[in-house]
Amino acid sequence: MTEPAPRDAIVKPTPTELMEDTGSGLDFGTRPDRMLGLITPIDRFFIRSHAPTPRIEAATWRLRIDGDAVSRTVEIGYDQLCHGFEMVSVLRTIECAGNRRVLFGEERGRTFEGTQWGRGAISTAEWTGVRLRDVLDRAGVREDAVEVLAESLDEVRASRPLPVSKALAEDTLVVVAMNGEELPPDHGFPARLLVSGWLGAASIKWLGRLELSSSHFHVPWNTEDYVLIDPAHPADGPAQGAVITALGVSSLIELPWDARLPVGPQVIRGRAFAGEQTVTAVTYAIDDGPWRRAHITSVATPGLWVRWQFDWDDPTPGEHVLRVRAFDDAGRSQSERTAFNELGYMHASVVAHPVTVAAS
Ligand SMILES: Nc1nc2c(c(=O)[nH]1)N[C@H]1C(S)=C(S)[C@@H](COP(=O)(O)O)O[C@H]1N2
Ligand SMILES: [Mo]
Repeated sequence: MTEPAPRDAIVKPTPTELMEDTGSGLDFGTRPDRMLGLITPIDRFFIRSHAPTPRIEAATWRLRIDGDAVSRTVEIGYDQLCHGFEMVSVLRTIECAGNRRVLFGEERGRTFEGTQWGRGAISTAEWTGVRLRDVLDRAGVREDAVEVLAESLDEVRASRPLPVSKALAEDTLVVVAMNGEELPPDHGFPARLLVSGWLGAASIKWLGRLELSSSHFHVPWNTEDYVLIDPAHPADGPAQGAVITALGVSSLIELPWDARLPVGPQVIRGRAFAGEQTVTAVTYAIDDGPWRRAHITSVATPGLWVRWQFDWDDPTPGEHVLRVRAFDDAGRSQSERTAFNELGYMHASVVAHPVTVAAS
């Protein structure tokens, strides 16, 4: 963003009690210490928008499906989308590939350009909508289809392609409702994509068009942005680096950074996420103490964060650090350091969370 975002760029209130302001005027994280249930309430669900929220009328909105790999071009209206298809609901976490960019910068002793995210560019909702494959079926997916480009109706016409295999997955949805409510304007009304386990940028908001193609798409979001650019690795065709798809393993503690805790036994809670994989274990260490297992307190499934907790029985007054390391069923875990990339994406390191214990 070169110009400041207009005052009414975002529709919902973004109070500092609930959300972290990244300073762009468009991007607000969920405060980790204000995450309550498994689902993130809409009033604090993070927002990442490259342009102001467009005000779209459902009555005139159309979703167009076309391209050289469809049998026929079709347009679907809002009522048809909501009433002409089977509706499904799934719990899924959306995380921005740039989440924890500030922490990544601290780890590297530099500042990465881009949205200055702390830990809040991750949230979970119950998403209700229509399977993308059912929508694409109306146009007829030809055998030679390779990719689907999802295109937005916002000012920047944001778009990103999905390989057909991911587009046809059971849990790739055209979403019309979030946590049981009509999709809010900032989160993509009338309809958005939900691409489970992938970087948030795949889940295009304010969907207007789906283009099915027999060849690959090259757009800004898979050539310049949302790619891992590292001088040690050459560009991959038109892309300046490796295109980001599924996300890595991460965790957060549901405390402010830095945290202040009273003396006496504490229950420390948090979340862990592994993209398309399933979180299998969460471990923690207090100061230089041994690594122990935290209890996972929610059902672990692909594409959804888990909740975990541990008892800190005897926090002594003074300064401490808490560390958390999550593991998944693909054998991945958080590392000490994250491989460098120019744009500061995919931070996956174990972080030292500062906590001060003091008599209140
Ligand atoms: N049209 C459009 N879709 C978009 C974006 C955008 O700026 N415009 N941002 C993407 C990015 S980078 C993320 S992380 C998610 C954030 O979704 P949310 O704002 O509902 O949390 O939306 C994605 N979809
Ligand atoms: Mo993002």
